[in-house]
Amino acid sequence: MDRRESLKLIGSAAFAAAGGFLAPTLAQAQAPAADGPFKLPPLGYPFEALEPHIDAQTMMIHHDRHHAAYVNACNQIAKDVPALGTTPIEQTLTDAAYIPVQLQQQVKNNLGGHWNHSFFWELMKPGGAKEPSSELKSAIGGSWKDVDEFKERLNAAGVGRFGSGWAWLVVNKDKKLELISTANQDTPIPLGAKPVIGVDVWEHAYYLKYQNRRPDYLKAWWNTVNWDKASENFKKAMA
Ligand code: MN3
Repeated sequence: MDRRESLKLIGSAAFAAAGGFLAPTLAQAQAPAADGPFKLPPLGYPFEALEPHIDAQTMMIHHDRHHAAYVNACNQIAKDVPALGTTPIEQTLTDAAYIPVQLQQQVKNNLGGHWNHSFFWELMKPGGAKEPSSELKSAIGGSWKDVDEFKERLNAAGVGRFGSGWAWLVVNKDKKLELISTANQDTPIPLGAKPVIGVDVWEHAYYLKYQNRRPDYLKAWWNTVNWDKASENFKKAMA
């Protein structure tokens, strides 16, 4: 074996050890069930369903590994703090005073991650409604020129989020639509805001397909949005 061949072999062994590029296959990719009060919600559609806008491998890693890790961490903390598992998630996100102070940041990160991603998967759907309800459309029209301008503003909020976080359309405490962005896995919940639309701008949400091009990801992402769900979120938030 010459040097080049042995390097090739080492390279492919390392590649295989790292899971290869498409291994494990999508069918084998189910994360082990988390043990505890928190459950990873099913995606609700196949990993490849949002292609070509979001690729299957990104969806698999994002749901089965990133979201699963937040769920597992919550279950781990709940072993020491059982009240975490029995308190409504939104209540803990609003007031985590009952959590020991040294665990509060971990709870904020992981419970926030669990809440944010659970919201995000439901907002996307292959073949979902392409237009907001007339109520949501007219509310958007009251704050922006039209839906297209609103999308550009939300994308700008996502591009403007330095590092990792989320961009949101929320109904604020005054029952008005507002664009905000949150850092890390912070949610809009402690602000008293009710999310209508939220988009993950962590690199793990887009890097495999879009690398550093967050604006291209955000533009493409709108093709996956299920406006029925956004409209339902808006209706509930205004009720
Ligand atoms: Mn994410």
